Amino acid sequence: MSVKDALREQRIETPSWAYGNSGTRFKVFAQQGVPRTPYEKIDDAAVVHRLTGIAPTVALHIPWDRVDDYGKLSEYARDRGVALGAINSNVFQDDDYKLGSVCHPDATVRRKAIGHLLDCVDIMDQTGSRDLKLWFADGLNYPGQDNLRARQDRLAEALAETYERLGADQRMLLEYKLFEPAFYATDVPDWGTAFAHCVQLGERAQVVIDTGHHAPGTNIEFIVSFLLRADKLGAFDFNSRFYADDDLMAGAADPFQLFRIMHEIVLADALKPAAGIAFMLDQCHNLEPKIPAIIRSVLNVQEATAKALLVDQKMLSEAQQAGDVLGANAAVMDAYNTDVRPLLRELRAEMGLDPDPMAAYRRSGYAEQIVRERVGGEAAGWGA
Ligand code: PSV
Ligand code: MN
Repeated sequence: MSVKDALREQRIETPSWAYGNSGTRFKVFAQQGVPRTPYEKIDDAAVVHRLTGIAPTVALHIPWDRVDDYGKLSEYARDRGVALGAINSNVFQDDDYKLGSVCHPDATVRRKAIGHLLDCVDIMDQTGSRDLKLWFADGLNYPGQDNLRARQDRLAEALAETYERLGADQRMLLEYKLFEPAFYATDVPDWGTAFAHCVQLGERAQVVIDTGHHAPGTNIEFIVSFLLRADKLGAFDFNSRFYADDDLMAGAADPFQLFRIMHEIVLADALKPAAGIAFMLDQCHNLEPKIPAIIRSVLNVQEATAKALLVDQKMLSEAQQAGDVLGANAAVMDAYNTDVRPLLRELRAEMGLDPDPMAAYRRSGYAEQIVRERVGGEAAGWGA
């Protein structure tokens, strides 16, 4: 398949919450024109797809995107040329969850949390979503605060009950995170823990790699290749970071890392939608305007992918076989150092898109339109 054909097939999912207000624990700087409802978030996601051509789905976060009628929301999305994607559960914002959700020492709280996960599967049935994405803020701040092993048992029980409820075409995606909000121990801190639980659960449980959820210096592409080999890579949450879980635009902090990740994906022929990997963004735009930041992020992932597709696989494997260290490294670096922007402009023109989606957005007047129209009501936020 040609590089352009592979790029034409690429799919990137945008997160509903990135369209709403967000901030740090110090301050949320509200922006004008921010969506007030899940419907308006979908309007914005549709703009991103219309301009990039490769972002046809939007992930929801429950309860941030709770509506009375999910069928109606799906239809609304469809009418705007997009579809609803993964359902993200949220068992981290109720007072009850202070000491955890599915790992909480109190069975009543665990029951409530599992109830929410099952509700999320009900929602998936209505939206037609394939993926239930689970991230738990569960963990401990101090040694001795709770029993680490008992918490793993509780986690396994909750996951098993939720897994049982999934339909035949639905998947459970388990996300790990090194720390935050817990500072001493997190109950799903790393890919190994997520992987072990997924293996125990079965085929339809897979791991989510959020690129911001590792210790600095972690070789994320190794994790990618390991999970791909084991058929346990379900999805990505792309974003970039300089320090911790910064949730900055994908490709902004370390475009080389993004390229190395996409190189592993291309090597495993896992880019095509049929491979079943969900390429999602999970980021927050605290300072920059949100819609163009999301467009930029989609384009950054596309650029990294184009470079990965340009790696001369034959030259690479021959150099590897011959023990030619510098030759093998050059095969990878030559692709990374290629300016793929002309190729992508050409591709977009062929796809009937504006070759420069950022400029097209600026010219569209949409930014001014939403500021004018979205007055009154309450701007959507991430609820923090
Ligand atoms: C947690 O930090 C996370 O990465 C999870 O994916 C959440 O669902 C998302 O951020 C939004 O808070
Ligand atoms: Mn995430």
